[in-house]
Amino acid sequence: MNIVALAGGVGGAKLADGLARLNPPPALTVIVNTGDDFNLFGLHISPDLDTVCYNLAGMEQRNTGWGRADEGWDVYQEIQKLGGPDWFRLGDKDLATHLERTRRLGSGEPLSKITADFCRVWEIDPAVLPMSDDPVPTIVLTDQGELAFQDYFVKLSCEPAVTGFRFQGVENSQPAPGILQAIQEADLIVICPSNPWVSIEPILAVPGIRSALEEKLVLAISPIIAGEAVKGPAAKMYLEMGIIPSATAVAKHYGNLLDGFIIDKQDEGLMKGIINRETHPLKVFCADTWMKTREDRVRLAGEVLDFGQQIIEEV
Ligand code: FO1
Repeated sequence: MNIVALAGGVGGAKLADGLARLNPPPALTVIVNTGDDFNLFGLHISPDLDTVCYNLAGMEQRNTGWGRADEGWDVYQEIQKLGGPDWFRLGDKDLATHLERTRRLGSGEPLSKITADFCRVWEIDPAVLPMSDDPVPTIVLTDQGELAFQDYFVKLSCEPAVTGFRFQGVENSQPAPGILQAIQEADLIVICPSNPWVSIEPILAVPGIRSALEEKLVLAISPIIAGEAVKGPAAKMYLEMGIIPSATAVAKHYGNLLDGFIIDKQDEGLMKGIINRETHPLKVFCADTWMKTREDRVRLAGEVLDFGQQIIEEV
């Protein structure tokens, strides 16, 4: 099966890894949010791209989900001693990625080409594509004013109350090369259990991507389980935007884009309400969606593909 997955941070990276580890693996393209990208020490940092790549390469830091395993912190500690910015922790191995990416961007190469070359070195089989080669930084609108994404997320620990989001320059951005073709050729689109507001919306906002997806069979996995986000501020964002966080709210969020939706077993009681929503009918499947181990990733990925296959056969 030919799969395109849309992914943001840790949840997306885990499911993408599960899909890639299936036996046999599907032909997989992962489209990754770059709204979180920012500049620190003059370095171009692409947290979601790196999180997806490190997970696919099996070299992610297991307890955080981002950054590298067996990481060294010499540079970080020296920066701390010098009184430099230490709110965003960059490990020594991770720094090599940012240094080389920044050098190549500076000589005019696009992010998508650099990412493809890094993936070859890291022996990553799926195609990993940034949503765009154009910068589209996410700006978080909050009760403390407009904040750059990582200032909101890491520096301020997601504490400001959110009132909205802006994807700066998105109207003039283009999908990275290969994205529209991958979508066209896909049998199934999988929206990973990533934050709908700040991981998936930026991808959908790139002109041409949403309309290409509308032609395809799309299924999503809810990142909200029993009213809480597995990781990160998604549930808090829903509340602050006046919406009760739930799998139902996520299904509503994606609206008519969805043909299928996977919710956690804990939310089985929501199933009927989601199936019978007022917009077009939605097929719903219940699974254990909390990916604690590597085996969980592969098991859930298998269930996603089986459910996808079922939807394909029913259409
Ligand atoms: N998240 C944090 O909460 N604190 C950090 O110090 C931090 C450093 C970091 C370094 C590299 C990287 O690729 C990601 C990093 N993240 C850190 C995660 C990241 O900022 C967010 O999880 C994503 O942007 C949201 O998906």
